[in-house]
Amino acid sequence: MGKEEIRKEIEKLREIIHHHDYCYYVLNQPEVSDQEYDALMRKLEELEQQNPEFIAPDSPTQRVAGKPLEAFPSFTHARPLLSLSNAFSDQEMIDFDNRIKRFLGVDSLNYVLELKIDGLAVNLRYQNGRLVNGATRGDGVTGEDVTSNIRTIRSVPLRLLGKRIPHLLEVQGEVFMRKPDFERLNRVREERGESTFANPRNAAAGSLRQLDARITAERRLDIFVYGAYLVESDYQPVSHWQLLQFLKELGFKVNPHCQLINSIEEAIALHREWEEKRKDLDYEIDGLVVKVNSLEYQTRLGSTSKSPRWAIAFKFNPTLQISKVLDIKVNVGRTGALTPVAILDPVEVGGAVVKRATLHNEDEIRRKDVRIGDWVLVSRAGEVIPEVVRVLFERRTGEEKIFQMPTSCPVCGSPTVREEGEAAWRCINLNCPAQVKERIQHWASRDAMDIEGLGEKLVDQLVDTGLVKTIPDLYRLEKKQLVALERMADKSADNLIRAIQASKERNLDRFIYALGIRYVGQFVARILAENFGSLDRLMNASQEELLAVEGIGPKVAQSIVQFFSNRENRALIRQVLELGVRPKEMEKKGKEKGPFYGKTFLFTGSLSRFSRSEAEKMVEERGGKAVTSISSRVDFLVVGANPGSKIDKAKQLGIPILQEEEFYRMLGL
Ligand code: D41
Repeated sequence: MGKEEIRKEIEKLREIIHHHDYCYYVLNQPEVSDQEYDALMRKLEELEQQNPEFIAPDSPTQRVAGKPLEAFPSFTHARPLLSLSNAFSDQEMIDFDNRIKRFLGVDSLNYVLELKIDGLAVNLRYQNGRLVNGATRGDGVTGEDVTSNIRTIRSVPLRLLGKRIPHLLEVQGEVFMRKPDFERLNRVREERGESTFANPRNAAAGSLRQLDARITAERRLDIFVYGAYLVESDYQPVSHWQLLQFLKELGFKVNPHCQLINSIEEAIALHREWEEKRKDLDYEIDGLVVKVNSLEYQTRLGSTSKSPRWAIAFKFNPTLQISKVLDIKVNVGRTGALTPVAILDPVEVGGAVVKRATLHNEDEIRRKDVRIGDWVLVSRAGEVIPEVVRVLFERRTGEEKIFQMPTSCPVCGSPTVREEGEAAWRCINLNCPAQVKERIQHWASRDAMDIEGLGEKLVDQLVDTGLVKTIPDLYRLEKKQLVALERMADKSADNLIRAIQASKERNLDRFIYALGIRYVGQFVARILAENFGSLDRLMNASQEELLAVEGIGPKVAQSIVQFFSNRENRALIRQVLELGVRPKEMEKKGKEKGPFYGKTFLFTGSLSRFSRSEAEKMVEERGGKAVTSISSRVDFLVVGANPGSKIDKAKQLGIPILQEEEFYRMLGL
């Protein structure tokens, strides 16, 4: 055989083996026996060994290759990988649904429901259809480059399949270990006298972070993918569901239990079902994930710095542990509210060590009758603050001490009060250092004015040394004052001054959020910024004007009016503006920015539920454009019954084709 023929032979073998890998590891439907597969693999290995110039990283022989690494290089993600916000109750899901519908101005929504795989999040990068990188999520910005370990996972395609391969693709998924593999691994480790893994997730993480890829290969990891950025791709799906179908078409393993649903009630019902059925799966899940289906809506909803607003993890009941209340202390928050906190004998709950748990407020302590010295059940779920669920009364000895809320602030000593109808005791001293610290931290936080480097420790230092007493003081700081602080290097001082300067130019919604007005979270802040356009207009808005805004209820409106009628608050705003803070005004939301803004639709065939002109009107009402002839400028072709030749032309031009039902779903119908 000549070299060219050998190259072709090698290529053919690779194609065949990739195909069998896909059938076996992704589809779970092998087409050949293990012997036949092994023979193909041996043949390929032999040819590659004799002709090493043809070895390529995407060859199936290269799943396990190379020497152990010294350490994993770090990998900065092209775009930060967001995390999921959590819900633990039906009500939180209903709130999520209402919030989104209100924001979008629709009465119904389609969601995709996914199982929440309890594994390790990773990002896979494909260039021209080849896997070029695999990295752990890490903190979302930077992870570890674990490419050689990722390659050992048989269900990760080294090459993509199909006819619509994107030039550049980033796929997110969850690497996990199946329960039987986990048990087998632990049995072997125990026999060898090695330490065992606490759960399959830790085992998966430990295996993926093995410097020797041969060890990873033995661990039988698997993957389900749940998201992607089609960075350079001719095909662009319009819904999350289409994206998942596309990922399947490219050869990825998508969890088979994903489903399209039409209401949050369905998600709640399925959550109940899966809470039972999860034990029958051979991998662990810790909840469901609910995602808004329409990508257009996803874009409109956007994200906070941490997580998208269009998705939520609906967690299963949290893990419980027993611990002892060693003491009860009191925290002072931004609004002066005193929060009692149980100091616990440290216990591990759901994979994290818990030392404190919130007791919420005085009434909660009374209702649960928590006393110092009690044995209690502690729950922790995901990122939320651990909580005392109940007291184990049967363990009481009589030595336990009843806790009283303090009558003076534990930080500044001012008297505390509990107003009628309020659950919280408050420190009424607006200049209480604890409150000042919390307000400044909130102002500087990532989702507010985003002053990089100004974290909890530094705020403590600035307030404790008296350099900063109010938010405006931040903008009066000088470098020479900073370098005089302990542990403050010249360069850090420069960086901080620069970060403070940079924060002067934030958008109005961040500024509003940073003010820390009660009931005004990021979402409401954005609604306010978009509807009032300028700070001035918002500050002078009446209760009625506020109530007229979609998404603003009476409680919120009252709180806003109260905030801006307070002289000290107005003085604070005046001062920061005088010091050069210029919140950027935001475009008023108008009709032209509907969900279909910038998109062009074309119809062919007859629709079952609407006339052509009705459908066109609906597109235009949502900010889109409807045209009557096909061209490359068309974004979607909507196909009804008995379509014409437009459909063939659209295929030629690579224009996404929407079935009638998909179109209705985009409309939220
Ligand atoms: O199964 C999962 N663990 C899962 C994780 C999932 N089904 N969907 C997810 N979707 C996202 C967004 C919406 C942010 C793309 C996720 C995660 N994120 C995620 N997992 C770990 C961090 C983020």
